[in-house]
Amino acid sequence: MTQTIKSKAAIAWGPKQPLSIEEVDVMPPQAGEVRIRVIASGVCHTDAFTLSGEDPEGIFPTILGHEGGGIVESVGEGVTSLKVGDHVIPLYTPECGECKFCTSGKTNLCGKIRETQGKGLMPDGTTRFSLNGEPIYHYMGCSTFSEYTVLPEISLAKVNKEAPLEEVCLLGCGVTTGMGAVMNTAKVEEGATVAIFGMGGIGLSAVIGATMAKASRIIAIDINESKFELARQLGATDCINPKDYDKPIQEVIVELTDGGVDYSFECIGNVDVMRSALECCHKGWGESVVIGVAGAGQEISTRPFQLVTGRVWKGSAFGGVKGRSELPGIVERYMQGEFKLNDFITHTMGLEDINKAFDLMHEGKSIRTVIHY
Ligand code: NAD
Ligand code: AHE
Ligand code: ZN
Ligand code: ZN
Repeated sequence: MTQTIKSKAAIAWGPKQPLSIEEVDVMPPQAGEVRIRVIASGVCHTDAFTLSGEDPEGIFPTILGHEGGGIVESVGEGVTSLKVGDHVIPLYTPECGECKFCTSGKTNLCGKIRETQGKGLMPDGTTRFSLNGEPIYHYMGCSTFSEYTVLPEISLAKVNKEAPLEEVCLLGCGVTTGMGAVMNTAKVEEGATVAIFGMGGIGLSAVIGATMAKASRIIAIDINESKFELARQLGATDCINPKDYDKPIQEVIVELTDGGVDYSFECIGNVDVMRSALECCHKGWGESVVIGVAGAGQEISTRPFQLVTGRVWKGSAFGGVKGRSELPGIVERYMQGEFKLNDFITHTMGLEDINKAFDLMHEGKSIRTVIHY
């Protein structure tokens, strides 16, 4: 019989407050749920976005973190696909396999538990975390900034036990998102020209995806030039700082590419850059994919003529990847050496130092910090 256990966790008490390390209570998994021991978790810009107070779904107090890798510690009643000791990657985009989204064949956005997940709750409408008897909310259905966390069975991808969880945790968000947006959402083809805005973990992963797709030109755009060395190593053919130009960056790219790129990706979360990314696409066929997450109340705009004349504006969540059925295969591709992950891990640290990880991100000094437990 599993018991409530104590777990060191980083609690976000409210917007813009530093996370505080507390010992929380983690209830046993209920029916259809699984409790995991988190081994490692990356820190993604979306964690910082929610902590900033800009996320319309931000709810406090909460345990952030959604880019993790862990080991199953106990399973609730009726769980059949996972057992104690299995290695897993938490999924903020679950895969129930039954809902109209999962069965549509058109999207990876499972709808089964989205409503409760967006309210920081488990599917039964309660939380598994508490401190001094008061509930602490879940985050994106994952809450990986805790030694132990509870997820629905449908929110866990079982992966190869040989895969280092300290690295493949990055496939729980950033790397899968960037690579997947290129390969699944845009379906970039050999010889295509690509512009990628923002060279953080997501944009650099999109560079990897574009390199794997054999794009002929990969234009990396960032205002922090320290990101360009890795971008070039990963396959970027041109690195551009918009601050070096006195005209809009879309005009610069259109001139460089004889009318615009075939595909562009916004990996920042800035609505003005989203417009530039659309408008640097080629007339008649250029496609722009929004990956960045923008704050409450922000909207995108362009002249409708941009769309009338054949440009396409799309978005992508978790790279269009279906977590349970497709992520284990991506882990295998990593194990076969198709792409590297350790290039991205600029810092590692214990949970007690997690606020430093947010500082490093805001200072533009890290690509990914991985928290080890
Ligand atoms: P990051 O902070 O590591 O990287 C952002 C990069 O953008 C930095 O290199 C920064 O210098 C650059 N940048 C900032 N402003 C710029 C500007 N005006 N012009 C050019 N470059 C600029 O962030 P990340 O972890 O890579 O995440 C990027 C975005 O993707 C965030 O908005 C995050 O919330 C979002 N995201 C979305 C998904 C999804 O599924 N759609 C998944 C993960 C992350
Ligand atoms: N809660 C925000 C939106 C946040 C958002 O867009 N999240 C992305 C994943 S970011 C991962 O780093 C996502 O997958 N969205 C799809 C979904 O269903 O949440 C808001 O604006 O309300
Ligand atoms: Zn993320
Ligand atoms: Zn579903």
